[in-house]
Amino acid sequence: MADQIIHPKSNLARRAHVASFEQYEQLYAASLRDPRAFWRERAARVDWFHPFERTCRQDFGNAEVAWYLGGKLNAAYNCVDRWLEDRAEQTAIIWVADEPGEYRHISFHELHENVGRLANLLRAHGVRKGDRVCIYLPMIPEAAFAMLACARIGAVHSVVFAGFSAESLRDRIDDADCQVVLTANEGLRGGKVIPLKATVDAAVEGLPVRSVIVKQRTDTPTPMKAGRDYDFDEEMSKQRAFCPVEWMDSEDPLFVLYTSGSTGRPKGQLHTTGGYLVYASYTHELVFDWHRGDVHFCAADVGWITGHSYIVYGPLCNGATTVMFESTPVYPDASRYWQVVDDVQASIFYTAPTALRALIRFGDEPVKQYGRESLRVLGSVGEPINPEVWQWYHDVVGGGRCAVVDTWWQTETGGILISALPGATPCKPGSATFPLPGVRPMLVDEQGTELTGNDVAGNLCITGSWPGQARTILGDHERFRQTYFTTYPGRYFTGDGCRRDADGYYWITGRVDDVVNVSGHRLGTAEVESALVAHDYCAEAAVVACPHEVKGQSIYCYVIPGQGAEGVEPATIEQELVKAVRDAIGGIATPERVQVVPGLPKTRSGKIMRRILRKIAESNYEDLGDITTLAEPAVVEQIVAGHKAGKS
Ligand code: 7RM
Repeated sequence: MADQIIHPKSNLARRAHVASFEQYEQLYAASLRDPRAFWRERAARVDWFHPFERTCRQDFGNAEVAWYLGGKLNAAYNCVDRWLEDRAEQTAIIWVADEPGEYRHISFHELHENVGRLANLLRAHGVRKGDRVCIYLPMIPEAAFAMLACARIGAVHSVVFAGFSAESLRDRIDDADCQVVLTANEGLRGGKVIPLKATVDAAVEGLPVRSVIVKQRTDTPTPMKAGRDYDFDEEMSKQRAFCPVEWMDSEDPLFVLYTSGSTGRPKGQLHTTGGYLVYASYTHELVFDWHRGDVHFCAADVGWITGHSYIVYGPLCNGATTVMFESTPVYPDASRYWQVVDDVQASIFYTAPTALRALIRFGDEPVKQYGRESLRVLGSVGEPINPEVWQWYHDVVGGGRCAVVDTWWQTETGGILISALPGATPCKPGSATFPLPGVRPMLVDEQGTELTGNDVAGNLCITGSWPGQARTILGDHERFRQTYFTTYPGRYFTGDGCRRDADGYYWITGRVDDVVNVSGHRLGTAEVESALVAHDYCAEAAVVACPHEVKGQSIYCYVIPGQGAEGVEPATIEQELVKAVRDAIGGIATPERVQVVPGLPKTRSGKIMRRILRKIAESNYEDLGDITTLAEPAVVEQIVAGHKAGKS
């Protein structure tokens, strides 16, 4: 059966930046004919203190990329100061507090003052251009102030998602050598209290951290260490509201953001100033068809790249009103998103399929409690969206009037690379559709041969650079080169599998490496395995992804008990190890199940056959493939028995 096609709505097309598919095709063709000219023109959307001399320098062989060379600019100036002249009193940020009905509107004028004060505060605590600052804050306006304050003085922020454990936070502070940490006493989410300051205390123990600045989000007092810990509001009140901007080179670092890969520790993806800002603001305007006056509501957390590019930098660089949402989709009930949409009159709404899948279970009623008339564009990000979920988003949430854009991208890409455009692209539910202008995807087989034409499937690479691309892994350029540029020499390898159908539509099929995507969050199986083997209950571990109805994927662990587990009940071992992973990485990494096994299916050369473990985890026992090459084929039966027993 041919896929159903959802055509762009004429009311959207009338006002859209790209108003028809023909226009998209023309723009796309032009962008490939002369990419440098295309990206040179796009750069005019930001304010340059000093114009750039060269648009792009690229050498994928050495993983060297640079954009807008010689240009000078400041990201905070572009996101804040630039709008003071004609929209100082316009709301820049609408903060939606955890408690329903509590909102705070921050104008560009107020944003300027807060960013200035915080920039001066950071300077008073010794932060200089190029220094790294760790931001471990909940979804409160201070998180955005902090990012922009760093940008203002040329410091490099490293935002760590406030759900990460002390150990993960410590690794990130240490890796980036942060000497100042911004945090809150506690976070609030869905009525639950998250003890942030206590986590920071544990994380920085023994590290050379000079200052911990603590915002009081709740009234609960928190112990403060004299000479290291400072009260945010008290420190802010000592500072002047104006802080001069540092004019940065286009290729000076803007931020580092850690992301998991298939091997080893999380990698600090380094993004630079000029290219990132042009790309974030360009794609924000194009993909969400943002127009002046539109309220942009991205429900992500600033701890992820989506929050960086589509809550803070993209929207603010366009002078938009952006929403920061502190709560959850189900607090106090499953109508919360739509209540907020009506209250703030959002035109654009952007979330992950996992949130939609969780909401669908509550039926259509919670959606219909609110009118949602302000909505025009609905975005999806983080994982493949099931066609049924796409359709529900379109029909129920969007009332059939809104464009749905499934946006494919990565922390490493800085911004969206493949997506439909509202008003232009005929959609197939479940497909991210087509590459944005200036972006050249390529499918390759295992040998690296390009798969040309349509109706092909392979690994997704990008040929040629785009301005938002990460430049390196902090402190380890060789790892950057190895990870992304050596599998298919001369191309950027995304780690995703992809199909291009008979009509040329792109369908992202998921990771082809050992990365699990839990609720749109990336976790390396290797990271989970090292958290397991760090416990003396575990001698050896193999972790795989398992399909999950709401989360997309969940984490399934097979463990061989260690010496410390002698005489301990398997059920206790399993519970303890679940806790060990949560403590080591954070709540998002909580395994769906830990299964104690007598051995692992290995080849005679000792390689774990994950394919078999994946099939067992999803109860697909019949189709395990050839197991005769295993060192101990009998172990498979025992693992299957253990899996079945655990389900009952
Ligand atoms: C933005 C973000 C990146 C990985 C990526 C994919 C998966 C993201 C989609 C998607 C299918 C999408 N950054 N992914 N978007 N898969 N359709 N629209 O998520 O660095 O955290 O993750 O997420 O596997 O490689 S990320």
